[in-house]
Amino acid sequence: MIIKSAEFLTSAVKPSQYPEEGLPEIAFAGRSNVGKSSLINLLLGRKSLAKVSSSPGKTRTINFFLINNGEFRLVDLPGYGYAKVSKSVSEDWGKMMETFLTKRKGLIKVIQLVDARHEPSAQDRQMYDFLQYYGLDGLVVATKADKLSKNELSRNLAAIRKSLDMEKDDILIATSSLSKTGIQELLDNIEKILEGYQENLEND
Ligand SMILES: Nc1nc2c(ncn2[C@@H]2O[C@H](COP(=O)(O)OP(=O)(O)OP(=O)(O)O)[C@@H](O)[C@H]2O)c(=O)[nH]1
Ligand SMILES: [Mg+2]
Repeated sequence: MIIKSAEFLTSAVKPSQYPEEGLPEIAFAGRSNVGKSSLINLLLGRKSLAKVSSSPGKTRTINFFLINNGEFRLVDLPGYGYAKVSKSVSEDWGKMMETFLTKRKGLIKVIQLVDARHEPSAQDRQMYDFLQYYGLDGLVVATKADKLSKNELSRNLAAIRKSLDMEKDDILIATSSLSKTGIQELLDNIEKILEGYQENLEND
């Protein structure tokens, strides 16, 4: 997969603000601060198209990016598990996410990000179960691999697979936005997802 162009489309908190349906969309979900926005910037080869911050909770809206002049969209989702938000903000977050994840017709895959250093949290597992239920699962990224030795990383990858109860064919990719590990592999998998979607369209 080659990213020839990428542009920010819009930020949304409710469906009336989403871009029109009609293109396949691949979204990035995961705990706040896990590295969703950083990874999107790296994939797109753009330093700060998606806003990044060292303080958790940077992304508060659903952000849509148009790739290759309308080939597909990438979607940066706000993170969960950010402790400092009030109950009402976290309820709004839940509704906003659930609406997008369950109602969006163009959404064909959600890439779930977990921190390579830690066991997935209860919320990580909950999110993955949710994605499984809606058939959006199957591609997980373990971020911040640069912070681990090779041995630690392979041990943790096995633990992540087990903890999320991933199937044998499900894909787990270790990435680093610093050393750019795993980026090509992730792009290749995004290409496969889009090809699978196109084939389904043609067979319908
Ligand atoms: N060492 C290291 N740091 C990273 C990596 N990816 C992201 N970070 C850092 O982690 C912090 C959070 O990154 P973001 O990309 O903003 O995380 P996010 O998941 O979008 O966070 P929210 O928008 O709050 O949901 C920033 O300080 C990044 O520089 C990585 O691969 N390695
Ligand atoms: Mg973000």
